[in-house]
Amino acid sequence: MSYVLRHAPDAAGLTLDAEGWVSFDDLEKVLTSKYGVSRADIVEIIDNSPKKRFTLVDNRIRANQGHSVEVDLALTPVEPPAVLFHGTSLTNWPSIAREGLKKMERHHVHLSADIDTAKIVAVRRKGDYIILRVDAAAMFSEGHSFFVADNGVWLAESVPVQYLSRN
Ligand code: HQG
Repeated sequence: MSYVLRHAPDAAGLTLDAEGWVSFDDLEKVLTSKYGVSRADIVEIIDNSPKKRFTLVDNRIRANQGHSVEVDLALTPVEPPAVLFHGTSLTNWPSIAREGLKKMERHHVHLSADIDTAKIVAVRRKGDYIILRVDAAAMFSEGHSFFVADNGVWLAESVPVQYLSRN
């Protein structure tokens, strides 16, 4: 579902609308024919997967964040908590310390309000990890926008290096 709804709707013969939504019936048809899953299985994933990656409303579904295809999630900028966190590989640190956090292949830099979530993100990568602390209060007061996805992931265009420190 992440692959199709974030990265490759074409691979499933689907087209996302401008805000990333697709008909749930159409997605169900694809998943049922390809993987034999039922509508109930799909609803179970939407409702109970811990990361709450998807939102289903009015028979339309979209990924809450993490896209690489062009979509405008139409999120409203909001004031962030004073501090946000980002977990990453230690090997990325020299580059991040030079150029700050960049969104890379995604539409935003992904941040979390708690260290535990940042750790979960960081340990997806092999090797040692670091947790970075983002001075979100300073960023916000200096005009940077923040968004929060429907699953609580915090999003920013970038995090310039002056707002970063090793936790
Ligand atoms: C790093 C998963 C060098 C950045 C997770 C990260 C998250 C830099 C990687 C969500 C850099 C990008 C997002 C720079 C950033 N130099 N490295 N200047 N700037 N990076 O996957 O935050 O399972 O796009 O630190 O749980 O790891 O998909 O971002 O290591 O919530 O739902 O470049 O993806 O969620 O990697 O993960 P990603 P991320 P899902």
